[in-house]
This record gives sequence, C-alpha cells and structure tokens, in this order.
Amino acid sequence: MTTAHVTCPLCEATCGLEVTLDENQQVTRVQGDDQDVFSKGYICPKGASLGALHHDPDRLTAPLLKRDGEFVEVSWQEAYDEIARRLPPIIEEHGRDAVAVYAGNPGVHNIALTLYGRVLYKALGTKNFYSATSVDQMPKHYSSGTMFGDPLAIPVPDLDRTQHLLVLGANPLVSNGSLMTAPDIRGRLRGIRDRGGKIVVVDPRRTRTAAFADEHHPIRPGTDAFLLFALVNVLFEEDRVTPGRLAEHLDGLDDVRELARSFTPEAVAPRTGIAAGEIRRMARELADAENAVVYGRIGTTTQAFGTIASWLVDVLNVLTGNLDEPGGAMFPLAACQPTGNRRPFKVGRWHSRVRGYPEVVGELPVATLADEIESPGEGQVRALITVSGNPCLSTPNAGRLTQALGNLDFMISVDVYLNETSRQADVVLPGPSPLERPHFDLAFYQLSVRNVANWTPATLPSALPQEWETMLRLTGIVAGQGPEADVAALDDFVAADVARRAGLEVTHDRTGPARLVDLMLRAGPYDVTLADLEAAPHGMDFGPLKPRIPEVLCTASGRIELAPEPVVKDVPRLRDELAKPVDDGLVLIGRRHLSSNNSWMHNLAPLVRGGNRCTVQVHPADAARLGLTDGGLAAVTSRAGKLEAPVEITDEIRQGVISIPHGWGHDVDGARTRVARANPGVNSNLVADETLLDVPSGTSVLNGIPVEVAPA
Ligand SMILES: Nc1nc2c(c(=O)[nH]1)N[C@H]1C(S)=C(S)[C@@H](COP(=O)(O)OP(=O)(O)OC[C@H]3O[C@@H](n4cnc5c(=O)[nH]c(N)nc54)[C@H](O)[C@@H]3O)O[C@H]1N2
Ligand SMILES: Nc1nc2c(c(=O)[nH]1)N[C@H]1C(S)=C(S)[C@@H](COP(=O)(O)OP(=O)(O)OC[C@H]3O[C@@H](n4cnc5c(=O)[nH]c(N)nc54)[C@H](O)[C@@H]3O)O[C@H]1N2
Ligand code: SF4
Ligand SMILES: [Mo]
Repeated sequence: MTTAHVTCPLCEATCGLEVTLDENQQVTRVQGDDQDVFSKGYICPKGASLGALHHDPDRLTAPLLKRDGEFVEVSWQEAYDEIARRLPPIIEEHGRDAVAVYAGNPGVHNIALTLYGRVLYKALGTKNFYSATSVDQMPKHYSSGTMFGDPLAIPVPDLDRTQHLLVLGANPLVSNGSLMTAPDIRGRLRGIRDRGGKIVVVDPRRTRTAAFADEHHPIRPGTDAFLLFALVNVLFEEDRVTPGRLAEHLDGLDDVRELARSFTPEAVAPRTGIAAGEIRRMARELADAENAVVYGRIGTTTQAFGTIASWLVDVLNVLTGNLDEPGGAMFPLAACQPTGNRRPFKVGRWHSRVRGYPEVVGELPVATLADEIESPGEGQVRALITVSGNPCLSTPNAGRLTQALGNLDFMISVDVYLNETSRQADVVLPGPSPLERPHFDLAFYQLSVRNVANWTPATLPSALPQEWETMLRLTGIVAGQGPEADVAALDDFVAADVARRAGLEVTHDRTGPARLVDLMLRAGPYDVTLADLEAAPHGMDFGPLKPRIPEVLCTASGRIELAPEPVVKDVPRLRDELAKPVDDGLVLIGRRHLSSNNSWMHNLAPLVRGGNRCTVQVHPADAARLGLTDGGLAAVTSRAGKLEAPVEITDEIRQGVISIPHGWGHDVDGARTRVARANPGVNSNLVADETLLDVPSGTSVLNGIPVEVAPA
C-alpha cells in the first residue's frame, strides 16, 4: 500500500488530496489531505472520484482513427501519419485560417496543455481560435484589460478577511469557487459570519449559497448591470464615494458619476425586480462596512451585459475603497508569473469573417464557429482541432454546431473520452489520467485568495504519452517538420524561449512542464525553485494577499481606468434597454450540481447516483399558468431549438425564470461513455441562442435566454 499527495485538478479550488493505492496500483481511497497548507483536508465528491476516473474502462487508452465511419485503435505513428497526410494540405491550399481550434476548460487545469497548447496554437497561426472562455469569463478579462491594462489581472475577494461579501451570479457552495481559488468555501463563508460579517447573494435561484447567506435578492436574469449601476448611483448621490489611497491612481471618476446618473434605484427596480429601497440599503451597507467586496461570477458574465456588469463590480470595489485592500478585492501574487512583455490591452486586432466579431485576447466567440464552418468562401474553416473541449454540449445552438462539424474536411480531438464532440473527429489522441501526469495550478494560483503553490509529481507511470509531447508532435506537423519531428529539440526551443523572457539561462536537468515551471518559479517573486516545491508535498504558503497597486497596473496611463472607453461605448446599449418596456417573458438560466463537472464527468457511477438531475426547474405559479406538472415532460423552445425534459416544480427559482443544467445530453450514437449514456439528460445548449452575445466581449448569453415552455 502506498499513499500519494496530489492536488486535485478537477476544479479551481486546488484541494490537496491523499490517494491510497494497493500493491496492484489500484486506487483504494481518496481523501482530503489534512496537512495541505491551503485546503486543510477539504474534499468534494468529484475529488473523491479521482480513482473512479483513473480506472474508468471507457477512458481512452490508444489513439483512434476513423476508417469507413468506424473508429479503430491505431498506433501513435499511424495517428500522426494520418494527420501529416491530411492536415498540411488543407493549410497549403486554403491558408492557416482554414484550421480552427477549440480549447476547452480542462486544458486550464492541465499544465501540459496550458504550457504547450499555446506552442501549437502559435505555430498554427490561425485567426480561428476559439475556447470555452467565450462561454465563460471573457467579460472579466475585458473589464480587467481595459481598467487595469492586463486581462489576467483579475482581483479576487479577500475571503478570509472580508466583513461584507456581495455575491452576484455565483454559487460557490456548489461550484467550489471560480475566479476565486478558495478550497472549503463553506468554512470560509462561515468565517465571515463568525467575524460578525455579512453575506448578500443576488441570484434568480435560491441556491445553496443564497440559502446560506444573510440576504438573498432573486434578481431578474440579465439585469445585474442595472442593479450595479444603481448602487454606483446611490454612492455618488449620497456622497459615499471613498476611493482612499486609490484616488491618486484613478482616471475617470467623474465620467462614472455621469454615466450612472440615469440609473437610479427607481429606474432600475422594475427591471431587476429589486425594490429601490432595498438597492439603497445594499449600497449603504456596502459603503459602511469596515471592509467589503463585490464578487460577480458566471451569472454576471454569460449574459447580455456581461462586460458592463464585470466592470461595475470592480468600479464598486474602487468607489468603496475596497480594491487592493485587505478584506476587499485583491490581486494575488502567484509564485509563477506569466513571462514576457506586458503590453496594454488591445482588442479587435482581427475580426471574424462571417459576422465581423472582434478578436478579444486572441480569440473569437465560439458562438460563431458554426458560421465559419458553414459559410463558403475564402477563409472558410475546413478543419478543426479540439483540445480538451466538448463544444457539442457546451456551446450555444449545439445542434447547429454538431451538424456543422459534419461538413469539415478533417477533425482532430485531443481528448480522454470518445464523447459527443470527439466522436465526430477523424483522429482522437488521448492523454494520461490525472494520476499519471504532474500537476501545477499555473492559472488558479493567479486567482487564489492566499498566495500558495503546490507541485504534484505523477503518481503513476503513464502508458500514454504526456500531452505536452502530443502538443509538440502536432506542432511539428503544422510547422512542416512532418510526423517525425524531434520532440526533445522542440522542447528545448520552448524552454529557451521561456528562459529568455524570464531573463534566465535555460536549464537542462528537466524536460517538459517541470522545466518551464522551474524557470518561472526562479523568475518569480518568492525565491523558490521546483526542488523546493518537490520537498513540500503539502504545498507552500506565501501568506495572505498584499496590495499591488500601482505595480500591477499596465494601462497606457499607468493608472486605473475607471471609465475605459471600450466599455463606456457599450453603455448606450444598456440605456436603450432601460428605455424599452419591461419584458417579463420566460427566460432560461443554467445550474450547476456538486457532482457534475460541466459535461465530462457523468461517466463515473458515483457522480450520477440519485436520479436524473437534468430537470427543468419551474416556479409553482408559472407551472400552474403553463399547465406543467411535477415530473411531467416540458417542451422548451427558443429561436435556436427545442428540447424536452422533466419538470421539477420548486419555489427555489424565481417566477418568470426556468433553469436547466448544462453538460447533459449523452444519448448520442458513436460515443463511448456507457455510464453517461445510461444517465443521459438533455443538452440545454440546444436552446441556447448563438446570436445573443455580450457585445464587447463576444461572450454567449447562457443565462437569460428567452424561451417558451409548454407541456410536452
Ligand atoms: N448553457 C450553459 N453552457 C455552458 C455553461 C453554462 O453555465 N451554461 N458553462 C460554460 C463554461 S463556464 C465552461 S468552462 C464550458 C466548458 O466547456 P468545454 O470545455 O467545451 O467542456 P467540458 O465539459 O469542460 O469538456 C471538456 C472535455 O475535455 C476532456 N478532458 C478532460 N480531461 C482532459 C485531459 O486531461 N486532457 C484532454 N485532452 N481532455 C480532457 C473531456 O473528456 C471533455 O471532452 O461550458 C460552458 N457552457
Ligand atoms: N460542481 C461543479 N463545479 C464547477 C463546475 C461544474 O460544472 N460543477 N464548473 C466549473 C466552471 S467551468 C465554472 S466557470 C465555475 C462557475 O462557477 P459559478 O459562477 O459559481 O457557477 P454557477 O453555479 O453556475 O453559478 C452561477 C449562478 O448565477 C445565477 N444566475 C444565472 N443568471 C443570473 C443573472 O442574470 N444574474 C445573477 N446575479 N445571477 C444569475 C445562477 O442561478 C447560478 O446560481 O464552476 C466551476 N465549478
Ligand atoms: S473542490 Fe474542486 S479541487 Fe477540491 S476536491 Fe472538489 S473538485 Fe477537487
Ligand atoms: Mo467555466
């Protein structure tokens, strides 16, 4: 029997886990690591199923090649030969933009894909780069990019010291926190209470977090920008604007005052469904708290005014003097800093061909990927590489995208399962299980409520190549080196580049992600190397967050742009919306469950126990009006499509709103996920409308989709 201490790679919380293996290398137990410096023993059901994931007989163990419509297992050589035969001619004939990439969420939790995926994408040089970011947090990158000059400078709630937490559109007791790395959310929220602080939740559903909070405001979906503007309005009207130390680092304070003028609590109350008096009280409590933080997450980003809402969250943090202050919203200082020049944020360096959407942080909205595949002409997308993504379940008008993928000349999926998306590929390249690869949360330590770092070596050897090698093999092919590219040489080249940017000599004692992480640690702020982290299997704690303004700012002015022009340009759209008659038609929002992980962990029996969770939640009054019965089937229709799912009548959900979780719909032919197929649910993104976007960021509206509902 052996035990290993690993960081769980399944969500943003970065929990330390203790994995027990028997002499046959079977995982017999997974529990929280009590000694982990950050998570201190916390674990959730997903982390506990790491063994089930590792041993899942459906997980791919060899490359797959489609021959006459059927997948056959092939050697890696055969797989690369096929790719080398089919991909370069598409680039030669139709140009680089003819190959699109879709990079999914688990790639951000996977050090190999994070560090070497970008090598492949750069070599490919396509404008058609898409990722899960445009169905997630892009508005936050946009607001940080324009306000602070750096799309990655995202302030996080200083959860362990705050006295007042205002949460909008997040359910961290279920999601375990997002853009806020904080294991054991419940313990930390309880800490706020125990200190005499207050938690206020704004959410159309009475979620676990809302139920736990001191106060819950069931807002009408898509109207957070109105509410936030009204809070800003009250602060100015009541002379409660106190930016404190930040005053000397600010531009645009008066512009914000002007912009907020028309958004009075009385004007926005009928939109938001929150009474004007309540809005005033919320603003006063925010201003009066000893310290406070406003935190918005996916309910505020995947909606029609996601960028404005994301911006106003941090405007409020500035106006109340809580940005960059203990107990407020602070900028983490990770042990590994991104290397390279920090240049002021710029968008629209290119535009999508069919609908003309601007590029944002190097990508185009995934909502327009189907357009780019379907519309003939120069620049048409003819090939697609998906890397740890399942867009056929996770992106809007999934039905149309699924069809469109059928038109491609060639498709590669780098994925661990044959699922709703990868079944459409010509070649599937699998990667090792989380226990067979090293792990380091490069992305999430940048978002962590304490400055910590933890390196996890691979627990078990892998029969499959590490995914950084796969990325480099593909890089070799698109760079014209053919299927036999020298991976070690390419890796040396990548490391030399990282070293150069970090101002260091390249090292030769390690390869792959370990070497890159070591270089980044050496260049980082804490005087540690990878060897130090290897000697600390429970992680290293560098302490609570510290103020970082002005050093963190990267705007052209060197100041915080409180009223950045690209965001301000979108305010008239919000004002127009305010002038329209109030629309109280039914809208759809999503929902997460503790035992789901977007679309891809439903093949693990322990996580799908307990009946069908993929229900349509409806308020009792709406159910009565629409003739829906609990357990009966509802037909949900939108401009984009139609689905049917069982009704769950509950007063948890606000009137006028229905909720369906995403990531289900596993009853498709050709996938190899037997457990998921037996617990299929429906694909909620069949009704998500790909034409509805947050305009500046190109992020899809996945919350607040107009729908009609009737008994099926
Ligand atoms: N309606 C609606 N839609 C949504 C959302 C919503 O709230 N509502 N949420 C959105 C959000 S926030 C996100 S992040 C996206 C997620 O969207 P995606 O990233 O497209 O989807 P995932 O479900 O995370 O699927 C990831 C894929 O990665 C594979 N995978 C897992 N681990 C590995 C690995 O180690 N290596 C490789 N190569 N592959 C791996 C899985 O098998 C799966 O195919 O969904 C979005 N879609
Ligand atoms: N268990 C579990 N954990 C996860 C995931 C998972 O699938 N399962 N996915 C991971 C990923 S990729 C991400 S990005 C994070 C997301 O992390 P969170 O943002 O915390 O996730 P959600 O639970 O989707 O919370 C969004 C909340 O917004 C509410 N909402 C919907 N529309 C609106 C609106 O218009 N206004 C307001 N104010 N609220 C609204 C919803 O009711 C919901 O409660 O979770 C991560 N963690
Ligand atoms: S909360 Fe996230 S990191 Fe922690 S055990 Fe669960 S899935 Fe893993
Ligand atoms: Mo996400």
